Amino acid sequence: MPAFTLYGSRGSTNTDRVRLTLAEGGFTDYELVLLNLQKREQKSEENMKRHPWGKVPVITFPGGFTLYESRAICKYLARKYSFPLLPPDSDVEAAALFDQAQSAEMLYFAEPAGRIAFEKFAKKFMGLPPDDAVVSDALRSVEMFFDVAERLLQHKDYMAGNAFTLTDIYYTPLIQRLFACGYGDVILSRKAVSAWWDRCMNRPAIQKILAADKEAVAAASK
Ligand SMILES: N[C@@H](CCC(=O)N[C@@H](CS)C(=O)NCC(=O)O)C(=O)O
Repeated sequence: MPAFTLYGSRGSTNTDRVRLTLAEGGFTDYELVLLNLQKREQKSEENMKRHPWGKVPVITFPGGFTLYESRAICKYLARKYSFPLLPPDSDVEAAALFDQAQSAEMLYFAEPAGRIAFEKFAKKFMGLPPDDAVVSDALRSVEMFFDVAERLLQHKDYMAGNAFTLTDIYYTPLIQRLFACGYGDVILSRKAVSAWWDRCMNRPAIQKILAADKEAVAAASK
């Protein structure tokens, strides 16, 4: 029996955050159950018991322990299985800098980047047109975010310091979505940000997941 089940969905950036964490930790002993968001399977009675807001991802353990919210899941898994993706608890300053980087990612980056992903990507599957005003407002916020990141990354290799951590993983799915929507230039036009992104993308575990996803998309479109 696998250690736990991850309920997610294909193309879900929040699910991919968890998958990337597991890949970086070299952990494969889990079952991935994909829900179809278009069919609203996330709102089924069963999933509403797992996730009170009816979303993915969620993890459930055979003993009943259940957890939702992608970043909480990533952090829990990294702690439980000792993935080297968090500063040691004994280093109080490094742990605080990690929390600071995590908040910056969630509030200053993921919020506007998520709006772009919703308008330009998710709405396509709903047959709805993007709201261009929302996109340009969110894009301005993302640009401003990376202007600051560009300055910060002159002095450190990764978002929470000089070591690769979960925070860098947290960015990955939404930045990939920005590239897919034609906004890769927000990364590529900034030297330090672009070098950081290369460092993240060149990690073997991340490469492996991206290659597998590309293959899955190609197979599904045949
Ligand atoms: N803050 C949550 C966001 C979860 C979320 O919005 N998931 C999306 C998929 S990426 C979802 O389930 N959307 C379907 C819905 O809201 O009905 C997390 O980090 O896990």
